[in-house]
Amino acid sequence: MTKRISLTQYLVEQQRQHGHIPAQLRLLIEVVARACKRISISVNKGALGDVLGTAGSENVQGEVQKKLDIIANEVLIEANEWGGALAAMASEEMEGIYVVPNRYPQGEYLLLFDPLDGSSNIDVNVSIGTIFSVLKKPDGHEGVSESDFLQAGKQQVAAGYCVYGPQTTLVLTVGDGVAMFTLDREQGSWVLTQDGVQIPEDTKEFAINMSNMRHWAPPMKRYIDECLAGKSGPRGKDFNMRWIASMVADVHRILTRGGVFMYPWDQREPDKAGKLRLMYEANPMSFLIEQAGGAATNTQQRMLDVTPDKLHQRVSVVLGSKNEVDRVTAYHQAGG
Ligand code: AHM
Ligand code: MG
Repeated sequence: MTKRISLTQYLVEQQRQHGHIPAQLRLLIEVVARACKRISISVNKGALGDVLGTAGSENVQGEVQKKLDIIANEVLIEANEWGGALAAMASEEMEGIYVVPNRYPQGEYLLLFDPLDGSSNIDVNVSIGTIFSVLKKPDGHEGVSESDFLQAGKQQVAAGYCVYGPQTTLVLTVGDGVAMFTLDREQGSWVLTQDGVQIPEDTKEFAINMSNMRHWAPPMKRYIDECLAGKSGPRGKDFNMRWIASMVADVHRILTRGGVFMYPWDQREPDKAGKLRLMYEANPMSFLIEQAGGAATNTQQRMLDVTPDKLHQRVSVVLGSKNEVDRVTAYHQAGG
């Protein structure tokens, strides 16, 4: 029988081999993974658990919250606040940071998450997911504030997502490659099902919301026009398109078989850099993509080098197979 490696064993072995997962960080990752199991149970229940539909409230971004957005947020807070590894948390669903209450010990890490990404897919039974990012609280001062979170993505010590699809899969990096764990529902455990994930450098598949095409900047339009022109166009090959409207599901496909994912700036709201959020969507995904040999930019510079100036900052996103990301970025840098 093939030996099964659990998430705990993987983390312990990573620490033994490379020494970059201190006990607090391991505890934190395991607690996030446990919270994802609970979220997965609620997602799976669907209408039977009375978890579908809207909650009648809006989040800080002015988006209508779904019942499951709120449930997932509460599960993550509750699971993570008492363990002693964290100083504070931040979430897409909360305006300010959530400081670990005084009754619990304060740890040295900061956790950011999008509790349930792809909310528009919840009620239609299409894959959704949880995205998370872990930073270290900067040294040298007592307490914790929002400015402690405003670190570039390259400072992340761990990042990952859990996709609630036909299988529930946890995808993780601690800065030494990307590993995937599948939830064994009977055993209730995460089992390592792929390690050393690599994205092919070239691809014939792109993911973008094409309905926004008329609003894009010329370089974005040029790139997609060239893909659509296919074999007889400048690229000399036919392209395929996929758009799930759940970043977790689209990124999961790209980690599995390559591709390029884009959510660019558009002219309807010129002051808004894009739709997706830097700190708990773009950064963790970019860390994973780079760790799998891909690339990620904000169309102008490496995503992980962008210094945030606010918690809920939005950003343009291009990520996936390296040669396509480089091409899209070069078109933007050249301005056309
Ligand atoms: P959310 O965090 O409110 O769910 O929004 C993020 C989602 C991404 O998962 C996805 O890539 C994108 O929004 C889909 O946008 P669109 O509705 O334009 O297709
Ligand atoms: Mg989201």
